[in-house]
Amino acid sequence: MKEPKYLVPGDYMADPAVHVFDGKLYIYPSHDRESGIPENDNGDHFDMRDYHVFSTDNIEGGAVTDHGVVLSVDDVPWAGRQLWDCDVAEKDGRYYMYFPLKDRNDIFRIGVAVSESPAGPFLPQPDPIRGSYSIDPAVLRDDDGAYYIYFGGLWGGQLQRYRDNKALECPSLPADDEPSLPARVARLSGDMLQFGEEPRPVVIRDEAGRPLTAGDNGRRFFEAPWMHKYNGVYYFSYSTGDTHRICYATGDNPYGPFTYRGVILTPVVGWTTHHAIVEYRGKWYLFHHDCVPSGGRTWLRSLKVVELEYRPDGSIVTIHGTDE
Ligand code: FUB
Repeated sequence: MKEPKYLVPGDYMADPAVHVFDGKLYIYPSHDRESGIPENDNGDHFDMRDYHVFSTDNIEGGAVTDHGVVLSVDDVPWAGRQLWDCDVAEKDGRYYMYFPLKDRNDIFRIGVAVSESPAGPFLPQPDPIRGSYSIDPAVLRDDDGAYYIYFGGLWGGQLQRYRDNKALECPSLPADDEPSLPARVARLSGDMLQFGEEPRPVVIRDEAGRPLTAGDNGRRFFEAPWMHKYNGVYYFSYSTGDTHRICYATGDNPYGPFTYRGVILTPVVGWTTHHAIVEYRGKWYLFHHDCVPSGGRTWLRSLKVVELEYRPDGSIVTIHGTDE
């Protein structure tokens, strides 16, 4: 499949997380809607209220099944507003959805909801993960059976409000020549419901081994972490936010440090860019979104998929987005 394909033409879906469960591809997107809230740097216009799940056993032309609403903001006891990008992991036949949501103090926390089926519905836990903050959880099940949760996002994602897992009195971004704010990673607890350890920084270094700086906004982490493995190598990919790229860095373990490798996806139409990378039936795919169908309305995004190619040295061939 060399040409990108829209997956859910009848609705606005974004921020895909994708996994293979029971031999099928399951897609867990954010569900965009027209809320009428004006656009701002805080992301208030992304006022999503529920999640749908989609599945297919033929990504190259087969039907994509919509399993309907699987979790709604009204189901979450601690909910304030804004259900942003989620992810789902399977352990021992149970499915755990990790979702960012603002609590009643307008602080993003990460909640967990549980299901017996990858297609939901998901039942939320009474409280968010203890010590959780910021947005965009993504879970890796490593080959040894350990689960790692990656998370974080700047600006509206509130990561600049924290250092060393503690809330700051005054949120701040580092100066341009200081190390950029990293995503975070933590091993999950055995019951999948809490962090199993204090979250650690996901450090990305340049070819010379120096951490990327905050001013290096063409390469530094902004939001949308995703982790996959290819030929035993850990690929940490992410959005650069205000430069609108999906970039990647590689390492030899789930915590890093990772070395910056390049651009996976150049800017798409719309401010945000967000993705998942998954192997299915021997091919690799990049799931992502853009705002072409909504005429560029940045809060109404549409889900897409395109094949991803690796070179023999493990580098990824750059895909050109719709903003070129
Ligand atoms: O969907 C809301 C936010 O937009 C996500 O959490 C970010 O990754 C960006 O795609």
